[in-house]
Amino acid sequence: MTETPPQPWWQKAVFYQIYPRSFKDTTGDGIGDLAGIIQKLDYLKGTPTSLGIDAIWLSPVYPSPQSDFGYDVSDYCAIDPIFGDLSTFRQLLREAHERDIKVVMDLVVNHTSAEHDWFKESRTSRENPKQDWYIWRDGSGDAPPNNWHSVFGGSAWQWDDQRQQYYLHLFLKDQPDLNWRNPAVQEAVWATMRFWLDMGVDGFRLDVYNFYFKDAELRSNPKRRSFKGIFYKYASQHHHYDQDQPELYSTLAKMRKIVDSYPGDRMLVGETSTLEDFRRAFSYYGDENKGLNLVFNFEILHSRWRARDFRKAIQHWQTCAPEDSWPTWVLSNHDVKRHGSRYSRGSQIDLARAKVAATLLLTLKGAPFLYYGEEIGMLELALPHHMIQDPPGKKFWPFFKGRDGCRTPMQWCDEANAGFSDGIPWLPVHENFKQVNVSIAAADDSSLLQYYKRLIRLRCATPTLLTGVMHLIEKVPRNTLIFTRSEAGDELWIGLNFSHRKAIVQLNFPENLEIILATHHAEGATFSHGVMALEPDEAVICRKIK
Ligand code: TEU
Repeated sequence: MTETPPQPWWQKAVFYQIYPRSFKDTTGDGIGDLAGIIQKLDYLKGTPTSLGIDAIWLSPVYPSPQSDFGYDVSDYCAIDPIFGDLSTFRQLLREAHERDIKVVMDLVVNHTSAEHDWFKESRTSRENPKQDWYIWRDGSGDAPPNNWHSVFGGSAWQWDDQRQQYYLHLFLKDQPDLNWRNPAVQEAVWATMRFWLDMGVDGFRLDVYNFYFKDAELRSNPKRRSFKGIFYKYASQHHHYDQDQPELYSTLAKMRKIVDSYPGDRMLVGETSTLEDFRRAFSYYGDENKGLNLVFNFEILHSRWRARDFRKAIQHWQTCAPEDSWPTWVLSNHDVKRHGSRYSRGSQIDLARAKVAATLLLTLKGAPFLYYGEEIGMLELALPHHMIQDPPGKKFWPFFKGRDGCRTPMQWCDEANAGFSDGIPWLPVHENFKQVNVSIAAADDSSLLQYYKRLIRLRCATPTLLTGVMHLIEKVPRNTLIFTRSEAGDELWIGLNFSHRKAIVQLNFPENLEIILATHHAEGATFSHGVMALEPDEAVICRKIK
């Protein structure tokens, strides 16, 4: 009988996104740094009271003018001094690996910073060796080459006086798009990947990978008939020609080949940015799953707090993603309002809902991605206009108030600046930090943090939750999500009540269900007589007793 290959680490791992700028500052400049992450590794894994995650994804720490807070890279093979240096990064890698924590870097190669030497050379003339590393075009008369918009507003084309041409930027004008149709650009990206893989990095999160290739003729996008928004012109088009081009598939396969050539199951997780059908992302697993190892599909992240929306998103994965592809599940990141705030009313977190959300993330089949602070119930900070630093927030205020609110400093304790920094934090700490912080949560057995820890330990110790087949149960009360995970005769039932009312789930079997973890019922209690009775906003994980 052929041995089934061991599960690669990224299929078992709980991922944890760190926004380095906001995690822990050790220099007193008010900006988080690599030494701060090292200081907090034990919080993440390595002690009996650690959170217990398995991998960290670092938002960019490369040299950058910080126009888009690091997503505008000016040197791919170094560390920005505000975060530290390569020697500190190597120490972080070493200490993370000593704790069996994998390290995933953010690879931002759809565009560079306009301060990158590549762009500085490219703009000098139409003949220099890098003249074709970016997307330069003459306009048509005074008009730009086509009708494309930037994600961050305005035209996607910037006139450059030095070169007397337009260049393309699908984000800020300080973020010129690389020309992925140029083999030299691809080779430069491969060299960047190898630089970090040689150092021991365990994988990459590919920033807006589905933007790499644009239509070869740069055709204008068709208008979106149903467009209603007034301020956000980017949404007024179908993005047929500025993303998701066919050449991407073979290129992702090349990137996969590079990571696969290293030992230790190095991996690629792709961030799919799209206003089109979320399901487009699934195709990037590639033929025989030899494209990306994981893709972010943000459908649940954009779902309202309704069981049927989450069910639909899960069904999309089950029906549309390639056979044996591995899903990802994420509810928060550095680009969207924190889900603790999205799913709560008023200024307090709805703790019960937060625990239901955590149970969902950590029991669905696939790779869960946690965002720093969600485990203690950090909320979105509403900042006044004059404190907004995020460029799209400044541009679209008050329609879109920016992403600063989900990027506030980690709340470690109730001391000054929540223990994040001895200096003035680059963004204000949320005003609730005296009540919402790691220290308080760690001392309270009913806290969200302690619940995340129990969930993560249960998941790690339960093969059925790591690899078991998932099956959605159909005929269930309106605002509940019920699914099973089964493996080698072990059958777990997960019951999530999205409503503030009790829910009675009729089971179609006589066996009892023993509760192994629940937010309301006692562990060890049983559901019997074919009924799972969920309390309002309750999450339960049960085992069917044979
Ligand atoms: O985000 C891509 C993207 O589409 C998001 O910018 C999203 O549309 C936007 O944040 C509005 O919510 C990636 C990074 O995650 C983001 O931080 C960068 O700003 C962007 O790419 C450019 O690199």
